[in-house]
Amino acid sequence: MDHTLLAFVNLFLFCSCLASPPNFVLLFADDLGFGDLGCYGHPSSLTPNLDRLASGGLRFTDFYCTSPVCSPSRASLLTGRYQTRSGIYPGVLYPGSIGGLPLNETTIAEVLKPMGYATAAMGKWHLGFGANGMYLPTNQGFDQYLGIPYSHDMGPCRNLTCFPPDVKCFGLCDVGGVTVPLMHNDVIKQQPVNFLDLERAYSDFATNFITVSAKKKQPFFLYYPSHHTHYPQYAGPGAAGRSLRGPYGDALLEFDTTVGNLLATLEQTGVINNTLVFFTSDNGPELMRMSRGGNSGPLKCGKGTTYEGGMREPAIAFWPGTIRPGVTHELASTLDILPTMARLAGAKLPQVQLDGVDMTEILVNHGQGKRKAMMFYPTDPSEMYGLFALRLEKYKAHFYTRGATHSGTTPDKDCDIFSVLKPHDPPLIFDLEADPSEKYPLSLVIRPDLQDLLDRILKVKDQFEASMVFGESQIGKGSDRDLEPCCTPQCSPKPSCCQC
Ligand code: CSN
Ligand code: MG
Repeated sequence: MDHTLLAFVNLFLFCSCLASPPNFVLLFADDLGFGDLGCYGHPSSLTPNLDRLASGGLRFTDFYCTSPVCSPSRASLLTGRYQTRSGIYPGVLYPGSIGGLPLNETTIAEVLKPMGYATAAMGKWHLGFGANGMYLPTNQGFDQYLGIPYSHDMGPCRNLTCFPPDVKCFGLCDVGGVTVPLMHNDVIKQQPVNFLDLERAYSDFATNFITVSAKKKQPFFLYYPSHHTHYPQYAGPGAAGRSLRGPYGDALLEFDTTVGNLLATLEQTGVINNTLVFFTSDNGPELMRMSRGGNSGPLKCGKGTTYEGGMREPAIAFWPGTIRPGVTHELASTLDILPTMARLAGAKLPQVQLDGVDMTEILVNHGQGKRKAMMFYPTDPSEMYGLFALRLEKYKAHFYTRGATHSGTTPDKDCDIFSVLKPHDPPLIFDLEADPSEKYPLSLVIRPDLQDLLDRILKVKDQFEASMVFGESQIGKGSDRDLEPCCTPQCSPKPSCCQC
């Protein structure tokens, strides 16, 4: 039998042999870069549990998110579609944002529900709150939610102490708005949230969700987008001051500890061999925070930019007995998680234009992926400019480059905000296998043979852009202070009276 046919038969046998649909645990870090984990080479990070996932699972070297900022990246993760389709642009959602992820978009949770899955989200949502909490996870396919509905710097920094214990966290947060709430489903449980107890609340919530589902023999999907590692970094008493890396390292250690608790619960409930745990991050490191931002390792720039440091992320797939340990250099993306989970669960794909492709073959056979290209939109995508960059196979072409405030403070001048929008025609082309740091653009003058490559890149770009229908901008709808979450909605004066 030829090799492709054999792989196909293997995959078919594998999927039809799954005793019961697998469980899914999806871990999503915030502003964590390619170089931040121990297993990706960081010398002083303490990430024993994530490293354990990597050594027992499949570690990706060429895995991409879809946006160098938060909300759009999350929209793509949960829908398998570029954020331009769902309208989660430009920038990110705020506490009083009128819009959110449109309710007619189909999330991974909604894909899995018809297959009988129990679904829960805990952590940072950041896909909208809206009037009466209409955009919260419980309206997007999640049975339960515990967490903060947006970034934790989007409110005055209260209850946020760092190490040593009573020192206020470094830096400023947004003042003038409501303090940061903790939501349970669509009800405010605490405002302001107590960050230092949060990890225990998450671990308890997850343990309960997994234990109850396992007992009922119900397949489950747990989505844990963590706030940790986003500015301002915090850590509870178990992790504060315990890493070698300062506040960023402490925050990462606390997240890693929760990952350890989750793994222990999966083991104790006997479901670990029937659970796919997938880890990745929303965008690159916020370099403007200097040593308190993350680290993009060998990659250029970070958050806010379409250089590799903004968009290429660590990613790990762990499933004992099903995914053999190893490293893959296949091209893959957060977009591919929805189609992969749908395939593994035997669920139907939503009847919309998807940008994700099934990566089961990469996971279970260490085989070839179906993804040949990856598109890079800036934080403010527009039909006028279109793609800023495109990766085809090992090559990346930049049509526009621009620095970002989020990536300021590095010695590389291309990264900061003073590097204004620059068009490139012909595009800047890098061979990312020979030059992952995007230092040495290939020259068409020296290498006329690259004209063929350029033609192919332009063809893929044109085809993709012809298929792209921009959804109505949700973030462009603006904000209304009255929509900010308040646990005592009728109180005055706002926002200071919103306290429970
Ligand atoms: S993000 O971080 O939400 O993780 O992308 O906390 O782009 O203007 C980004 N922004 C506040 C943030 C503002 C954030 C922005
Ligand atoms: Mg983020």
